Amino acid sequence: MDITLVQGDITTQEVDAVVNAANSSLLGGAGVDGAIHGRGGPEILEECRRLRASSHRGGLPTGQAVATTAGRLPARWVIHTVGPVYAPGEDRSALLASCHRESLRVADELGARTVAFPAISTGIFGWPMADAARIALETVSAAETSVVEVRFVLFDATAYGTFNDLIMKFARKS
Ligand code: AR6
Repeated sequence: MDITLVQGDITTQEVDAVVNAANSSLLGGAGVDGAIHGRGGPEILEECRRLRASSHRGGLPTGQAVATTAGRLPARWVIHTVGPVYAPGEDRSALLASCHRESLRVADELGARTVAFPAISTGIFGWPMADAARIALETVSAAETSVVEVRFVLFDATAYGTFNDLIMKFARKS
C-alpha cells in the first residue's frame, strides 16, 4: 500500500472513499464533517438518518466506522468514523488507532482501493498533531487491507509538515 500526503481540502479528493471525522450522532458537525456534508449535499445526511433509524439507533461508537454515499463529492463513498476526544490524563490512543483500522476494514468491504483520511481528532477533539500523526501512520502501515493508496489530506502547512517529517523518519528506519 502507498501512503501519500497532500495539503488541501478532503472534499475535493478524487478517491474511492473519503473518511469523515464525525461524531457519534452521525448527523453532522463542524470541521471536516461540516465540509463533507456541505459540499456532498443532503444525500449524505439522509443516509446517515436512515442508519440512525436502523442499524445505528444509538449512534456510532467512538473508534468504529460506517459508510454512506458521498453524494456530490468526487468520491463514491464517505466512511464516517468517530475519533476520541483528547484527554491528557487518559490514554485513548487505541480508539484513535481503531478509527483508522475500522475505516480500512469498511473500505475493504466496499471494494474501495483509494482512501483519503483527514487528521482525525486533531481539530475540535484537540489531539496534538504529532501524536495523532504517529498513531495514524503506524496503524495504517500495519493494517492488512486491499486498499492500494491511503492519502492523508492535511488542511494546513503545519499539519502537512508534521506528517511529512514522520514519514521521512519511517522511511529512514525501513
Ligand atoms: N479537509 C481536510 N482537513 C480538514 C478540513 C477539510 N475540509 N477541515 C478541517 N480539517 P475536525 P475532530 C482538519 O475538527 O477533531 C466535528 O464537529 C482540521 O484542521 O474536523 O475529529 C465533528 O462532528 C484538523 O486537523 O475533527 C465532531 O463533533 C482535522 O481536519 C468533531 O468535529 C480534524 O478536525 C470531530 O473533531
